[in-house]
Formats: sequence, C-alpha cells, structure tokens
Amino acid sequence: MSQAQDHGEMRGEPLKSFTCLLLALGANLTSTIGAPEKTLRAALELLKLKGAAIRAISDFYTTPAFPAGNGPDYVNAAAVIYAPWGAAQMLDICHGIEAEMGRTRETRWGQRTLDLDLIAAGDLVLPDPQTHQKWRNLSPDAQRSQAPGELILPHPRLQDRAFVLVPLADVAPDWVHPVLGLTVLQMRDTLDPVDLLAVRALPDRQENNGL
Ligand code: A4P
Ligand code: MG
Repeated sequence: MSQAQDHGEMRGEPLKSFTCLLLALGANLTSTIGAPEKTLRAALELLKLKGAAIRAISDFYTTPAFPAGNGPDYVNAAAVIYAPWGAAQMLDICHGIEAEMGRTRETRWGQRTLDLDLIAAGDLVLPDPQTHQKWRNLSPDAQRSQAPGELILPHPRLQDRAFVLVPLADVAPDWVHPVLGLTVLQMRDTLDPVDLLAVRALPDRQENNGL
C-alpha cells in the first residue's frame, strides 16, 4: 500500500493534506485494454497505483454520444479523489493515463478510448475568474472549435452536461460550484429531463464499486 493510501483511506478519515478532486470519466471506443467499462476501472486503478486515494465512485452509466449521432454510446462515471498532488499535476497524470489507453485527439468532441476531465479541485477557480467566465460563456459554435490550452477549473462545461452531472450527483451531490453558487443537484435539475433520462445506470453496481 502506498503512503497516500496509508493516510486514513482505510479509516475513512478526511485526508486534509491532500487535494480533493472531482473527476469525470468517459469512453466510447475500445482501448488498449478493452471495452469502455474496463478502461474506466483500469484508469481508477492506475490513479490508485500512482498514490491517489479513491474516496467514492459513482455508478457507471450508458449515455448517448454528444453531439447526437457522434459515434457509439459512451460509458460515463465520476469519482471523488484525494491526491497528494495539485490540480495541474493531476491533469498531467490524467493525460498520461489517457495516452496509455490509446487516446488520440483528432476532432473536438471526437470519439475516444478514454477522457479524464478534471471537474473541480475544491473551490478553486482557475486560471482566474475572468478567464473562467470567458470559457464558460463561449457560444456553441466557438465551443465546437476552441479548446483551452491551460487548465480551467471548475470544468467550463460541467453545468451543461447530463453525462457529467448525473454520475457526479452520486458522489458529490452537495458540492457547490464556486462561481455559479449551485450544488451538483441544483445544476443537474436545471437540465432538460429528456437528456437526464437518457443517462442510464449500468446494472453492475457491485462490480463498479469493487475496485
Ligand atoms: N483542459 C482545460 N481544463 C480542463 C479540465 N478541467 N479538465 C484542456 C480536462 N481538460 C481540461 O480537452 C481539451 C483541452 O482542455 C485540453 O488541452 C485540456 O488540457 P480534451 O480532453 O482534449 O478534449 P475534450 O474532452 O473533447 O474537451 P472537453 O472540453 O473536456 O469536452 P467535454 O465536454 O468533455 O466533451 N458524450 C458523452 N455521452 N459522454 C462524454 O463523456 N465527452 C465529450 C467531450 C463529448 N461527448 C461526450 C462525452
Ligand atoms: Mg476532456
């Protein structure tokens, strides 16, 4: 067991010296190690091996690809992670794990073997409130063509995505968005019920939590 996991994970105590991170996971293509569900579980295992403590894992959900018709259904999930590193390093580690799983970046919102999005690090707003607002308020057209070259936290599209908010509501329902002032449940409940209903839990909850 790593030092990070020793820090109270087994005792269920808060890991005060660690950064509390919310992570969204998604995949809709077979990766180097297998089908999307298997890839998502393997990604969480890799984070543990690198020293992170996984405090909660959502159900796994099948979700229609966004934009509609853009490839096979995804599997999405969310996790609460305590890590002995900061947000920027977490994003680098996530990119490394994506690469290990065969992720390539060809088109914006394209099909992928693994996407690890950092949703939040506590109540940090990065890089600054003005830049965050610019990315959050991007027009739909600009969203399709522009991707940030720097870490934006909270993730600028989190409030729009049923495939993020439904899993996140399993593990962090009361987390408050530091800019919008809304909880995960409140953000989820502003979404179109049709989009929410399209996010369907996969049946194997026990297996999902048995990492
Ligand atoms: N970046 C900046 N901030 C962050 C952050 N907080 N988390 C940078 C992750 N990455 C961040 O990301 C684009 C750039 O944003 C990178 O340079 C990264 O360093 P990306 O992972 O290359 O591209 P992306 O995932 O296509 O972009 P984005 O903005 O994360 O899009 P979404 O909203 O995640 O959409 N349909 C279903 N059903 N389920 C899905 O999971 N995912 C997407 C991606 C599209 N359709 C989907 C799903
Ligand atoms: Mg991403």
